Amino acid sequence: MTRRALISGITGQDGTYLAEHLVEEGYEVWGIVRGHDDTRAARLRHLVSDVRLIRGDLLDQTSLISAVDQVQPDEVYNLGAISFVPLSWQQSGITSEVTGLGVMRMLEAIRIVSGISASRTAQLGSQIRFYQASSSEMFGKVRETPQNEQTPFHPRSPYGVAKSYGHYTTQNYRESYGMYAVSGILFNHESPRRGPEFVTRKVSLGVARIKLGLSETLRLGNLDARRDWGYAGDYVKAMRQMMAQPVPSDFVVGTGIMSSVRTLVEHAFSHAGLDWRGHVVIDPSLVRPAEVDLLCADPKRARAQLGWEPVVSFEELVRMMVDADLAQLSGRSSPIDSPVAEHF
Ligand code: NAP
Ligand code: G4F
Repeated sequence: MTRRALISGITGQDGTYLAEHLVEEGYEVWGIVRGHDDTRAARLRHLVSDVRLIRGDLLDQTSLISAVDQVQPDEVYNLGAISFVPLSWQQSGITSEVTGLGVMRMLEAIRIVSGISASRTAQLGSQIRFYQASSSEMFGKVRETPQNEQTPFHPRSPYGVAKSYGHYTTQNYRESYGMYAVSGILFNHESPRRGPEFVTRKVSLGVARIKLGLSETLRLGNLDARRDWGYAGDYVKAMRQMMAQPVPSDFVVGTGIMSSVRTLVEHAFSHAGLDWRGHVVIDPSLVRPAEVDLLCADPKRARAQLGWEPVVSFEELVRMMVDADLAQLSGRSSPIDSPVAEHF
């Protein structure tokens, strides 16, 4: 029988790739959209035509109950969040509400629609499966390197704190109610569909603008930060694989290789035949109040148990993103989104 998936955050980077992947795998795919901005829904439809949309908001419990009740999904993927770390210091209240409490609201919607309570726990096999988009930001000021499923959390931003709440809440619903609820602890993953405020896309857009003579400089913050960067198209496959396991549990997903922002900049500029030193300006206002200095995954468990492997390397990813932005800005491909990230 056709499996039905419901995705929150379907208009975001991962939502579009996951929707594409699940459609390819034969799922009927539904997405929750907020309804404040129909251009985001239109962009999604342009990328993946075969999805059905339903209105809802992670701030609104009733809308989530209605969505789950109407769709009757086999699987729910909770990707919706305020996901830009610097914004979480400026808007910590709304970040906690959406990125943290939103997880609880989605789990409550599933619990209520499924008729599960403390005295009537879920029967395995007849239940809605739940995926939570947890983040390596929870490791924050890392206690060990590389980070695995057992590494303690030390979040460094309101976003990391909210994700840690969502992570523990998911675990708690699994343990309290017997629900099939899992968290993927995903390390940074990028693509040409990445929001223009995140550093990889900011760099690929900046390089493309400079190459095409549309700009002279690119303003950046901390070039010493190191991240484990992979390709979003690879990572959404791990989400589905996690949901197909007989026993629900959490997985770290990353490449196991980290690079600095400086290396990212060097690769991106040199791919376009440019020397970054003449163009990059360090802007102290872009340095964070509390930085996550390094993140590096230990993806052994995902490899062994899910058979998951990243396909696209960091270098290929940087080239793919620069090429996509060059094509977009020179009018050789249709725009993915508005290239305005200079001030983030
Ligand atoms: P993204 O591009 O920022 O997308 C975020 C999505 O959340 C958008 O679809 C947005 O919808 C939706 N959203 C925001 N507020 C909402 C609300 N109140 N109710 C319902 N939906 C709301 O993020 P992403 O990169 O695809 O990441 C997907 C998820 O994985 C996020 O939870 C993120 O925190 C997490 N994560 C990402 C990474 C990464 O490297 N990309 C790594 C680890 C974890 P609108 O279009 O309406 O704004
Ligand atoms: O691209 P970033 O903004 O991503 P960050 O903060 O690592 O968070 C992303 O990955 C998380 C997973 O670990 C997700 F959970 C989260 O939702 C998001 O998708 O910044 C990466 C690094 C940081 O250390 C930052 O300080 O790049 C550094 N950086 C240096 N200059 C910059 C800039 N980041 C941004 N956004 N803009 C700059 O100008």
